[in-house]
Amino acid sequence: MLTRRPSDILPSEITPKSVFLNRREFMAGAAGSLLLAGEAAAALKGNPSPLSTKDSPNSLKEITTYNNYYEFGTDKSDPAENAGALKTRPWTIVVEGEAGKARTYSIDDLLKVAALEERIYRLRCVEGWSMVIPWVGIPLASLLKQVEPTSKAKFVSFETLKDPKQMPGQQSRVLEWPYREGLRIDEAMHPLTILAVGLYGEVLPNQNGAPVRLVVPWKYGFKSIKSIVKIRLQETQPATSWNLSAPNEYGFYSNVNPSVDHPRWSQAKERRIGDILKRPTLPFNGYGEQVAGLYKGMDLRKFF
Ligand SMILES: Nc1nc2c(c(=O)[nH]1)N[C@H]1C(S)=C(S)[C@@H](COP(=O)(O)O)O[C@H]1N2
Ligand SMILES: [Mo]
Repeated sequence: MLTRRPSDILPSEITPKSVFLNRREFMAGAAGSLLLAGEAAAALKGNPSPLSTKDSPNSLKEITTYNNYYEFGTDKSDPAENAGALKTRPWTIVVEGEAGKARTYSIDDLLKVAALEERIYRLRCVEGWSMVIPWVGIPLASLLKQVEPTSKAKFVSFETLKDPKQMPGQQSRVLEWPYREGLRIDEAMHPLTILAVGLYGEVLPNQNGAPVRLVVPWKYGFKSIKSIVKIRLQETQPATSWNLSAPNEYGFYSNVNPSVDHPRWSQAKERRIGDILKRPTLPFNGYGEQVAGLYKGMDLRKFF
């Protein structure tokens, strides 16, 4: 029999949403600013975005129990079991580097950068599965514009929290820590790229990268870095965790591409979690119309 520890059960499963948010905000209040429950609830309800896919979303249970988050273990079930204890408030994100107005944001500051939007996106993992997730977030471009990138800002690098006490997976050398990712500036500024702070209209569950994670829907899932503490505008292409660990398997671009195989398996098909049969994988994960232009003239076999 499968039993769940209390920390595995989402507060939203046992408590009405308003009470759940009230308690979350009350606990946050003990450490920082106290928000009214009503304000917090409204803050996470995103306006529906025209950029959403029409595919029907996976269930909250699927989205929160089948995860990749190596800081909390390498099995798909590990993050749901182990990430609950991560302290996500107070939390700050440094936005620095080639920026006229570099600054540090608290999560509450971040929620004020732009109106929240609900974006239903397909997420394609390099291991051959996919999910459809109703994120709540803000366009990354809104945040970057606020810090005023200089003309030298050609790339953006991202870092996850490094705290082996709270993130036991970091005590193993399975990856170089902290988890690192990067985008070219035009990819980072693209309207499809978001910083997610919630899903299904609620606070982001820890296993999905609370309190804030990147979502880049035309790239393999590992680009969508969780629990971000640092964003850096820079002139040179950043090092990324998966590229450092296996450069022949994971390139910098990592665009979903059914015609470029991973060295150990084909990327032509994927299994949507919950389905039995596989479906063909689409170039750029189905977002080609919006993003193919970013890569015009590039050999995507070389820049994989
Ligand atoms: N910090 C961090 N971010 C991460 C990962 C990770 O191990 N650590 N895994 C990545 C991978 S491989 C995938 S497929 C997605 C999974 O996101 P999800 O669990 O919310 O579906 O998170 C990405 N972000
Ligand atoms: Mo992944």
